Amino acid sequence: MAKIAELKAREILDSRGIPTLETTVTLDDAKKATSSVPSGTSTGIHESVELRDGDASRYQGQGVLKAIENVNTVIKKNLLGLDPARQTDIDQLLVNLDATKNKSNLGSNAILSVSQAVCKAGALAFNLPVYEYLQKKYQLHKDSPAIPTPTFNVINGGKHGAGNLDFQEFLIIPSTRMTYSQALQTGVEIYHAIEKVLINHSAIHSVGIGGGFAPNLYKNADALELIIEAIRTTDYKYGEDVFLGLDVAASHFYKGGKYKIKDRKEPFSTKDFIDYYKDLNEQYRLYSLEDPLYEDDWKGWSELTREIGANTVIIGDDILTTNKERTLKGIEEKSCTGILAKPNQIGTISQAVEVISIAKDANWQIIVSHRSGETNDDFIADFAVGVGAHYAKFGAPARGERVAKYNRLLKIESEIAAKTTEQKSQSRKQNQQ
Ligand code: 2PG
Ligand code: MG
Repeated sequence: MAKIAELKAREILDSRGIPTLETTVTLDDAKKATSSVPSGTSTGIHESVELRDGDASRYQGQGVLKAIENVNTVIKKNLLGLDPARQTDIDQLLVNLDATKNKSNLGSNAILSVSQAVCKAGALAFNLPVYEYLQKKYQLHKDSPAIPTPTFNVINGGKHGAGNLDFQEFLIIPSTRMTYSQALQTGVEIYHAIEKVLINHSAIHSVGIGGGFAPNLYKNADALELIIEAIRTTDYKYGEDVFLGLDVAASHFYKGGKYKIKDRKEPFSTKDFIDYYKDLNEQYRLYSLEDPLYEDDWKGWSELTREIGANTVIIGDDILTTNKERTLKGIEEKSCTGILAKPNQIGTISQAVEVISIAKDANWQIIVSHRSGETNDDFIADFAVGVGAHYAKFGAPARGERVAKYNRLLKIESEIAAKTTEQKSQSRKQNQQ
């Protein structure tokens, strides 16, 4: 088997203009795999920790030269000569080298850049596309690979928007009955319809960090009305062809035990906020609801899931942070019915795979997600297919770093279709013989 002959990280920029790492693994047969890591803006407090230089004279302290140094020295020294296909062992080695609970020593950004590049190198060594390599290695789904249903973030608020909305993401979710390319076309056409509606209302139609529009509106719920108005201008039927979802990212407006949003003058208590969601759900039949409550309010989450979890996917992002212990607790306490899986929250590929496997065993929905700070690396698209995710959340169907992922899924879709056709014709030939 091929061995790791060289490991090199360098500093590049993410889509927000903030430094991140790009790491290249070179194998002893000269094959090279390069991967870069994303970064969050509305990060959960329980995420593993990115190492930033804190040197105010460079990139306002956001440089990643220390993390790069860690890859190019201590991590490199320990990885040279190893078989890249030993992903789980290599990830464990990285965890041991770091020797902290939250990866704050070497940096989760340094560690993930290596873990991802090793994964790509392993796939290269087997001459397999990354999604197929991951599927074969971890066997998280037995059937032939399928493309997850895309969920599109079309309006941005909170920490992602430039407008005045409190909720972070207003999403449209095409019906799971559609093929991936039909779902993508649906998302794109409605995205453009929303732009037209915003222009007709003389509202701001510039975009936020994830590529969704970032208007100023009176209430958060107005954004849902606006999306429905836009859907009605298309041939798609709301509630049949396409549904609505929210990533509230509620921890970011949770203060002093209360939730303050522009829809009501007085802040909401947890109980009031749950009632608010029940009303909202009756009105809009929300398909999914991510981070509706504070990231440590386990009791509130269980109550909300009990109330509306039968028909709405309650997705844990900041509460779970792709962390094994927190996910096990969420399953035990019935806090959610779905997990937003982001490898960079935990810091290695095999740890993220383990968490997804645990969540799958609990019959949760798996949503593999980008971060708000992205690069043009499309690894996460292969990862989503490879682990058999039900849904993918890669932002709006616009902006280069987002469409890189959606376009990669298009390519995987056509590869899978070609393979299926070939298999069918082979078995027909065998039957005829
Ligand atoms: C989220 C993510 C991705 P961020 O909250 O789901 O949209 O945002 O990367 O800023 O944490
Ligand atoms: Mg989120």
